[in-house]
Amino acid sequence: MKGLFRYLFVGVLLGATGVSAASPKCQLTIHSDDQIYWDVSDIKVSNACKNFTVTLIHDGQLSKDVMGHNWVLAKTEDSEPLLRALITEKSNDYLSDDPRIIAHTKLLGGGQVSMVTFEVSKLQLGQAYSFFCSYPEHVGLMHGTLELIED
Ligand SMILES: [Cu+2]
Repeated sequence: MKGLFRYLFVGVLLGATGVSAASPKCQLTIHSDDQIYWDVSDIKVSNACKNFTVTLIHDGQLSKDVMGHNWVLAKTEDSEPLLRALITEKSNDYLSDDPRIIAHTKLLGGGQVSMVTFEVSKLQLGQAYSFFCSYPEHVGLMHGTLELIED
């Protein structure tokens, strides 16, 4: 009986490993620092994911008033007008409840981390999405594209 249990247990472990190896990557960590910089320019989201989580890390030391970073996701065609609107939202950390925002993290200063999870069903195949930092004058170096892909 003991032997059988051990056999079943190993089987479960192997099965679990197989599932995790085949499952899509439904999260991403982005690093930023005291430069106008982050380490991601292109994100692919699998439509096999129910939710997608972005974790933004500010590895620097400067405060959010001096070198703030956030991560904002919108349709590419909405990004420029949206950014122009967000730049006026200084007292709101350059964020708002604008419905063109699909997802966003908080505005971070050095040493801070913010995580956002959004439903992948909000994205459409064939639609171009862009992400950017809405802190003034950061978008030039802190932007990228996001795409929903079929898995
Ligand atoms: Cu920034």
